[in-house]
Amino acid sequence: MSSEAWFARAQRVLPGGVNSPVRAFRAVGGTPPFLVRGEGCRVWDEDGREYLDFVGSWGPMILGHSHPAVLEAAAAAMRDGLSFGAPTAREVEMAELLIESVPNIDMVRMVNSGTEAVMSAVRVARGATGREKLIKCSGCYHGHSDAMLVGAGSGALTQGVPDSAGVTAGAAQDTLLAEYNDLASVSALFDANPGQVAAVIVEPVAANMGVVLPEAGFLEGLRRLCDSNGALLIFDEVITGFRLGLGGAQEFFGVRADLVTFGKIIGGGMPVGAYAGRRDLMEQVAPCGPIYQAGTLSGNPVAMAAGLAQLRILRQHPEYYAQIAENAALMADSLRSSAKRYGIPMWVNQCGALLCGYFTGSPVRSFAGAKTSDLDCFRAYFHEMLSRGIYLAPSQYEAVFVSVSHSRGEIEAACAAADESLAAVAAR
Ligand code: HOZ
Repeated sequence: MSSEAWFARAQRVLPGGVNSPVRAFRAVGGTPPFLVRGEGCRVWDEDGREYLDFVGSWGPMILGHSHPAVLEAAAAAMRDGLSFGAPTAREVEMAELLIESVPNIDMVRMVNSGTEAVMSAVRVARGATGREKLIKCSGCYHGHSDAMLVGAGSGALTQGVPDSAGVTAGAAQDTLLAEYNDLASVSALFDANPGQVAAVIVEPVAANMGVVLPEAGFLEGLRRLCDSNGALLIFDEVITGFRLGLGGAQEFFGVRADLVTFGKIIGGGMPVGAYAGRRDLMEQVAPCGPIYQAGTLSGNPVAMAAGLAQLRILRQHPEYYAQIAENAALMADSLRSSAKRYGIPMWVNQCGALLCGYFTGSPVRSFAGAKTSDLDCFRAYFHEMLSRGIYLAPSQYEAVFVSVSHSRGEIEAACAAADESLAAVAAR
């Protein structure tokens, strides 16, 4: 059956034909390819088409699809049983590996998704400080728990519903909105809510409004403001964790967080999340302390096995990080020169293996900047790329993910496709 036929069938039984909104292609129009298989940096759809994949399951496939060691580890774990809801050795090994790799964390709690990780870390921050309010930035995305769907990025932004229906005023009232890269906006919220802010949560590199890098001093300023106001700093490293480097954004930018959240990348593609932090904070989590959080599938043996295999390979090959950052920089430079060649206003941001080209002549250093992108141009560009076999996220407000499995040749092929696509966009 073709992708089109599957999509028609899917729309009768799944809202929008999907289980997560962005992939429904509403922002770009058309039919999403229904994928059947992935290997390395390539994926194949129901129609037999092959694509160079720059989504990588939205980040976790940093080694590429179907990495033999990851598959074998998951298969071996599976043969021993899928779930026990009881302690297993791999959970301990995973926690130890995270603690060895990431600065400033002493203890870890595994969960099943980034959404759960953030929801739980926020609860820890509130429980530990005895305060209720939380500062987040417009356009940052921290999963879909009620309190986080306030000025949210990613699919919520793409769909134009950054504040979701169904979130009660009560649930949203304690989420205060600041602007990314604008310390004055954060400081003003602290001043207006003295002694009430439990934490500031931030994506250290904002990667759900496209990709926006922290300006010099922004993350350090957040640290300072949190310290002077008795609040905790939470780094949401669902995207940056093990992608900017083994130590994530704390190591990359040299800024300490009190709590860190991780997502899919630590599961090697399996559904996983985790939150971690200092011992004095984490020991307040049940059963050690009064902050309750639980889950039968948390620390699932198959997910732990796949994640451990992926993270161990990354730890054995720290040079991979330079390779993927170089390849992403090459793509960013190539996009800039192609856009210039065809007279298309474009601003490209890149950080490590993440990049995003915005169809705008102005610098993109904020959420407001990200929103200046010409979405019609993005749509046209997206489909030109797809027709050339390049699979990008179907939204302007997502990142391009470069993986270890993209060879220089494949990066160059993607750059050539981008050049042709931009020429076609200019000729419209
Ligand atoms: N909202 C996520 C991207 N930032 C996941 C999208 C998806 O899986 O479709």
